[in-house]
Amino acid sequence: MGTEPLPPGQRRVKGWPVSHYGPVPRFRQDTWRLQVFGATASGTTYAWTLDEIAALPTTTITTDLHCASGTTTGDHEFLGVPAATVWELAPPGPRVTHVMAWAEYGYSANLRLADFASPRTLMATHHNGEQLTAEHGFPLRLVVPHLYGYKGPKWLRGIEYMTQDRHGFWEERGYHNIADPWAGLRYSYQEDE
Ligand SMILES: Nc1nc2c(c(=O)[nH]1)N[C@H]1C(S)=C(S)[C@@H](COP(=O)(O)O)O[C@H]1N2
Ligand SMILES: [Mo]
Repeated sequence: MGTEPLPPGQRRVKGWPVSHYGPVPRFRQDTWRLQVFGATASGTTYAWTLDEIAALPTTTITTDLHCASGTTTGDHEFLGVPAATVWELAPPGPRVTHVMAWAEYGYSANLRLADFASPRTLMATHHNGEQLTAEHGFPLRLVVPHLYGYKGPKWLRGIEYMTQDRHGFWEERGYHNIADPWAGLRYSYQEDE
């Protein structure tokens, strides 16, 4: 169940229990698109079908997942498209500093550019050699291995380029804007420390 060192205040749990807010969305291939919008360099919105995403070069990462509630799960091998590919295919305008990653039902997580474009940040399609299950984010899930789990939307549908920071779903509800588990940046009240 993983042997990596744990960030402060985390405990390991067995397997991969499902944890998220709200219902699991149903995938509809005919209407599903990944949209890139906001402050793109061209001013236009990009939209890709799942087949178009699946045709992009992939990479694999192995990581633990740290939920801000204190549980860590291990032995995750994710395969997917590096998030930085979005950057190349849909170039951001010069003033972009952050992105909002949007999921089905309006779940969102804001990320600094460096966190989104980090070489290990993935838009995952597969886990341990199998397609992602519905509960874990099928068909596409953002994995930001160096941040708490809430920064990685399951059922990813959009990347919004932003010219200033804005809070996402949990960041509006008392969770830390940066979410670095190794620094213990869990709650928003710590932002004033
Ligand atoms: N769309 C969506 N994505 C989400 C969440 C959510 O509520 N909705 N919860 C996040 C949180 S807090 C965690 S810890 C991880 C949990 O992912 P897992 O159930 O695959 O371990 O999903 C993240 N992605
Ligand atoms: Mo979480």
